[in-house]
Amino acid sequence: MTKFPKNFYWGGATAANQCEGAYNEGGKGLTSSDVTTAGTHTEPRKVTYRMPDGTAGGASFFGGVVPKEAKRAILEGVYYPSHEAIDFYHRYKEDIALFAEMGFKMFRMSIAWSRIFPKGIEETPNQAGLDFYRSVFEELKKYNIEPLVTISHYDTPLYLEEELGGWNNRDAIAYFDRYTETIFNEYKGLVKYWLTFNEINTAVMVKDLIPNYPKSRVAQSAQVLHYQMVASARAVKRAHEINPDYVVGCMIAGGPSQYPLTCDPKDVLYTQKNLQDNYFYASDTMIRGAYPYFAKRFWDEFNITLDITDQDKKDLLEGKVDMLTFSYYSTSCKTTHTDFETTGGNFSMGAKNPYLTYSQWGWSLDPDGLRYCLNEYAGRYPGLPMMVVENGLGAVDVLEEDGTVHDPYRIEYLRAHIQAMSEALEDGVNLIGYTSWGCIDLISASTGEMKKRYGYIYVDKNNDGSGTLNRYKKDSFYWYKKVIATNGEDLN
Ligand code: BGP
Repeated sequence: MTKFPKNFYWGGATAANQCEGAYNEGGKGLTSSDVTTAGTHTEPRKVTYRMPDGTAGGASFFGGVVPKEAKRAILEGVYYPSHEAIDFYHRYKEDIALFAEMGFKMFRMSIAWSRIFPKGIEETPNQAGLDFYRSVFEELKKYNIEPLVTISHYDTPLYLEEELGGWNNRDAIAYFDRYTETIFNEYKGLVKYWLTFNEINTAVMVKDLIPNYPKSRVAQSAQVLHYQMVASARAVKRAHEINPDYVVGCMIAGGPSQYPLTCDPKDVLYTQKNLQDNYFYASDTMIRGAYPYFAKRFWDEFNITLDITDQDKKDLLEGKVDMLTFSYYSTSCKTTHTDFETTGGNFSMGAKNPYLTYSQWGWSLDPDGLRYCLNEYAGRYPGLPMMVVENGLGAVDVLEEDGTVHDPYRIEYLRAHIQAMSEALEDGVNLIGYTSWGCIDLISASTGEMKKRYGYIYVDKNNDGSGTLNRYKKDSFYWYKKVIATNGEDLN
């Protein structure tokens, strides 16, 4: 078996809105997660709102529309998972000590923009927010754990979205400029690795992920993505000006993780086009600094006329990222045929692959797909360093009377994916890190559940918000500790 590189970054990943809680402490402003209820994999989460006459409502998190005259709002008596989440805000020292015990070299986390600029538009940052992340970074430094910081992980301040249209408005770029300038200056010496937008390509990928997504909304999504990519490029430039040692990456949801369902050439072409529009459209632009050749056809097809200036083009070109990172959970199949079985619950995960097995949430288990993605990316972007910054198995765990949690299914999943990375390294890819998702149990992004657990650390909290919040080490905790200690050589 191939040796992982000597300084390989083993670790785990989280996001502020899924783990911090303390949604209204320390001067934090609201974000859209704070007005999003819990759901299940068949019952969508709801975004709650109030109409001008005071009546309340909820729109599906998956493509639902909040009426124009409504304001998104917290409703009394409704449970919002982000409000307490797993209370990382108050327990980060205990959690980081556990990460250190496992031997983490890297911890991926995000900064909640609304802790630094509560409405997103203030002239000066919120000191309590800056202090909180400083303490977290200092705690990580104590254990020599390198932070990998996502600047925007599904977490735009609600005020900015409600009052100014969020990323539908070009002005968001300037507000993001101020936010990134602040944190790049503030955390010099504490942070080296940054990711701009989590899973940035989902802005356009939703057209295929959400069943019956209206074609007419794709133009707006492409515009959002454009503003975000420009904001990201400007952040890359600024980061390098502030500290030439900063390494800034893009973060793409998945990758070439789709196969044609059949060998019908029509399925092959259909899959290729899907990969271009949903993945490479974003990664090519951020890595190569300009929209790829196939963008024009995508724009024509969806009647997209982008608001794009010469300055935007200059920024994209000058703000190319230093590395590619992506999330990888599963693969799906694409077909032009109509007689196929679907999968994915709330999500439309395409056609079911007869050669794979599926998780309880309808996600395929496909470690070979990870090796495939890494190779495809390596071929497309030769030499560019890569990290797999999300990967894992969402599963139901049982906390035993004696405080143990036996999760062989998780170990099996992770082992197979680490083996796949090792094969990819042998193939020659430049992979420098792996932060598995939800290293400590946290709120599921797609369903708002607690019971969809990814962690090495069990958090005693239930779907309805009850529980002690105590932390317990799962069997996978000890297993991952050994994996890291042997630099990936002992996977048993
Ligand atoms: C990614 C998100 C994460 C995370 C993960 C797992 O799309 O970047 O925030 O939650 O998916 O998804 P889920 O929580 O829905 O199981």
